[in-house]
Amino acid sequence: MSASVEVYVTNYCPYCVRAKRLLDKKGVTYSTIDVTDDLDKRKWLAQVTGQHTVPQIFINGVSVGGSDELHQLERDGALTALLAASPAPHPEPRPTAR
Ligand SMILES: N[C@@H](CCC(=O)N[C@@H](CS)C(=O)NCC(=O)O)C(=O)O
Repeated sequence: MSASVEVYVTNYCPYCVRAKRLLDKKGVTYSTIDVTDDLDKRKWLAQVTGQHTVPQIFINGVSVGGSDELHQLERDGALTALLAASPAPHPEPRPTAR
C-alpha cells in the first residue's frame, strides 16, 4: 500500500505545478485540493503548517511543506520511503459504556 498524499493548491501556481510534476514522476496517486476561493481553508492551512504559501503537501496527514521541501526530501533520498508508508490505521471503534 502507498501513502495518502494531499496537495493543497491554487489555480495559478507554478510551485504547485512543480510539486505535482515530481509526484507524477514518482507515480504517486494524490488528492488535489484547490483552495483558490476558500479563505477558511487557507487560514486553516496557515495555522496547521505555519506557512502562507501553496502548495502545501501532506503525506499520511503530516505536513511536509511546499514544493521546495518536497524536492529536498527527494534529494535527501527520503521521499520514496515516505510515499511507500501506509497511513496509520484508524483506531478500532470503542464499545460504548452502557
Ligand atoms: N518555497 C515555496 C514557495 C511557494 C510559493 O511561493 N507559492 C506561491 C504560489 S506559486 C504563493 O503561495 N504565493 C503567495 C500567495 O499566493 O499568497 C514552495 O516551494 O512551495
